[in-house]
Amino acid sequence: MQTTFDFVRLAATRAPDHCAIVDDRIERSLTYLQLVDQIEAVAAGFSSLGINAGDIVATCLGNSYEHGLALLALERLGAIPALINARLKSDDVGRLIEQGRMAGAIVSADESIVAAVKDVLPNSAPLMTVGGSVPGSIPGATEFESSPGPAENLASYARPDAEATAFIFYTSGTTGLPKGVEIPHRATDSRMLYMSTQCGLVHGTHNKVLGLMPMFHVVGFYSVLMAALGLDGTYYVCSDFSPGAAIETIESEGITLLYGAPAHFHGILEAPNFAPEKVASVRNLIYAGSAMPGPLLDRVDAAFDAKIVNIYGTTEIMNALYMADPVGRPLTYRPGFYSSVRVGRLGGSVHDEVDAGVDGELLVDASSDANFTGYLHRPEETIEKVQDGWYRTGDIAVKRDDGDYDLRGRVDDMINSGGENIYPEDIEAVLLQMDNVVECSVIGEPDEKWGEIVVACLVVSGGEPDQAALDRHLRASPLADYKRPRKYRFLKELPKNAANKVLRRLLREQAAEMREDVR
Ligand code: 01A
Ligand code: MG
Repeated sequence: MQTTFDFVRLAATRAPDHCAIVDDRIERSLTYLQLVDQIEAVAAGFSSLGINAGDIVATCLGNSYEHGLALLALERLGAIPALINARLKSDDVGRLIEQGRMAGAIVSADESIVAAVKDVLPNSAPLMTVGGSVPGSIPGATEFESSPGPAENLASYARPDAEATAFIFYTSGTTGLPKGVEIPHRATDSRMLYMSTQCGLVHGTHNKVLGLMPMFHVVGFYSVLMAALGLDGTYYVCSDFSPGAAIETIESEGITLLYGAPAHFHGILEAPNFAPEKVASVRNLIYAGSAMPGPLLDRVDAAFDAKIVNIYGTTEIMNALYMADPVGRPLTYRPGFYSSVRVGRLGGSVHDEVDAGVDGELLVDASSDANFTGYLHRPEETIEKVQDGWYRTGDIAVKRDDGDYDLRGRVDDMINSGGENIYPEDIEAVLLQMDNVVECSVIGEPDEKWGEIVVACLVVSGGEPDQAALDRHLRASPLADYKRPRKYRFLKELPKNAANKVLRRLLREQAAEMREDVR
């Protein structure tokens, strides 16, 4: 077993003077030796602020040089980073920190976030900001920039217990707050390994990786940041994804590996400055978070001269299936290097396997090293998702005669927009707060850029409301902006079953028919 700190420490023995990380906000970079020193200095500073081994410390940050350093320094110290999605609003961030009983936080210098976090942290718990101090300065918050301390004071590195929680990542649940996914130290190697076994990443200083994926999700952390640093490569921070700027970096730095969600590649291809010559250095192109719509994949294939791989996985189990050379193929996947999967009868037990050719739920053997250990303080939900050693993905799969698997959609009504999972219930609750919304149901509809977009189907009183007013209501609500409906449909009634439950499946079918009519 190697920890994330081990990976960096060992890379520093092989490639001490090679560039490990390059910032994109200000001109600075660190060699591997400098990175190890910096991690130790920041860890020493954290320690003097009172952060101890075993403490859960929240980060709520977009991609940044500081975010990478903070995560590695926390791990060096034996503390447990809990990486909160930086797109969440302050209410949710505060509640996650409170429910996770966290001992400190490192957040962006945003007044409402800092205030919400201050409110729930224990008195005198360290609270640090990245990107400046907070306007109106909240007492007790310090700037992350000032955290490095004398590394001599740092206790020597103690290798953690393999089963102890190393990181907490979040995944949305059907309703309410996202669930904290506890990932142990023993999972780190496996979570990076598929980058070599399935995605073609080979060890060496030639690797130049652009950090498109957010570090607060497992792909951006393990498969992009850590795979770059563990294999002696260079990680280029991408702090605010702008397709035009990404293209310039790819060209000027000679980026060799791009790992993104389909929406990243859509953005890059649509950018006015895009030209295939500018991205000719890219050898490995990987996408995950969702499948890529066929027309977009064809455009990516035509524009890039790279090996293309699609990775299917979840926060809990990491990579389960993959598809090499996805171009022109149906959604046909093969189990990954360390994955064992089966298809279980829908609604049945995990041991009730269905025959090849029959739709069922994709189940993944939860005994792989890559797997999570449970949801933070939510044991009932762990029991619901992991039964007799099998993890229920909630995705519908069919085993083919050749042993591969086709993916066919979801067991539930989850929407996947731009690689983020969104459940309808939370959005419906916010829409129902509006006086003139009588009934509503939220569904996903296919979209060229996002994979799916959120669509609200509403029954309203007193004439069709102004859509801008609906959008303002949602923006002002605690719901994260990316979950807002991108389209509204106004209906006379919603389709329901005998028990008066809205049938989202019928709404999706109606919406599909309406799109056909328009064509
Ligand atoms: O109207 P406005 O101003 O609010 O619109 C804003 C944002 O709200 C909106 N936006 C979105 C999304 C989204 N996902 N869906 C719908 N709307 N993201 C942002 O776009 C407007 C511009 O805002 P921005 O902050 O400038 O947006 P971008 O930076 O361009 O963000 C788009 C991205 C595609 C970059 C972003 O959504 C992203 O980073 N997506 C990737 C998420 C990801 O990492 N997914 C993987 C999760 S781990 C689970 C998993 O799938 C997996 C897979 C394999 C696990 C393990 C394995 Cl092995
Ligand atoms: Mg942006």
